[in-house]
Amino acid sequence: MKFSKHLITAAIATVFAASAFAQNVTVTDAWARATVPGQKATGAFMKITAKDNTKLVGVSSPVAGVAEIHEMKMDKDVMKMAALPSGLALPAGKAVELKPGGYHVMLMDLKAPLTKDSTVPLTLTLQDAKGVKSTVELKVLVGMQAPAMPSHDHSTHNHNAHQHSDHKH
Ligand SMILES: [Cu+2]
Repeated sequence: MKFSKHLITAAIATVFAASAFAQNVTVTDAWARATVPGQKATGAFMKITAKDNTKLVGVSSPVAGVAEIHEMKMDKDVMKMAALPSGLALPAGKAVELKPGGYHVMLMDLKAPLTKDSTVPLTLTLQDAKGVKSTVELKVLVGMQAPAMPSHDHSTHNHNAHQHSDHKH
């Protein structure tokens, strides 16, 4: 049965090639922090897993005049954040987590408040090891904290909206 298995593999490979680079990157648990009127900046967070060595080199969103990839770190007891000048490395097969207090997508110069339970479009620009760029389009849920959903469940329109707010920090 070796022959037919090869045929199947070839067929799948063709499908993947047709749908491009986005297949090589998986984004889960994406969310952006809701804002109040007058607030001009917020953060967006997610887990990104790349199949091959990749870099996140840019972000953009129609809701923000400026979007950057930021890093937060302690500098002599002071929490500071700064844009990553050469992007965020996504090593092959390793989930890279963007979360409050760490790496995050910074959305600045917001054009309108981000209201809870709405979604905002976010475009990630990725660069592979050969320098080829591609983009991934996301719809990011707006909330006050990470969505308490199992990260593997993409099926999802639960009729009873779960609100697990009993997180232990
Ligand atoms: Cu920031």
